[in-house]
Amino acid sequence: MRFWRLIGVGGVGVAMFVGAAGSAVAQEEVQVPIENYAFVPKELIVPAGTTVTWINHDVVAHTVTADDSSYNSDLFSRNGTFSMTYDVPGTYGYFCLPHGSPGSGMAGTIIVLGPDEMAPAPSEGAAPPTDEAPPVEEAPPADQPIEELPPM
Ligand SMILES: [Cu+2]
Repeated sequence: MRFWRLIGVGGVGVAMFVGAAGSAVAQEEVQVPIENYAFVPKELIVPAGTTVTWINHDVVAHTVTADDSSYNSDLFSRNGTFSMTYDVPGTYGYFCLPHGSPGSGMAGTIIVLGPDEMAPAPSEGAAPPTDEAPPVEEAPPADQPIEELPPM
């Protein structure tokens, strides 16, 4: 009994730590290198409000062009960059004009998630700890029913 209560307290502590780390992961700038005629990674998931910056590491020029033509970087050469900020959750396909087309060849996808979608929302975190057990290492023996004693 006492053993399990201590385990429960430890679990809450771990869950709180993970939650804090998760919120720190949310970043506002992400870089997508262009290497060997490919966007790396091909599919990127970011929280809304993130600025994505592509950096061309190839010797040839590329573009970052939206599938729906809402934006187009024009050709940018080696070490050139292009940035886009994604404020609205959704899935945004893009491609390189000379080397790809929407969804094929040199193409990529930015998936923008809203705040609700980004939250990991673990079941343990949703339920607040109602048992405020103090971190006692040795519980008073008066609490414990004596179960080990065989009936005389
Ligand atoms: Cu290209």
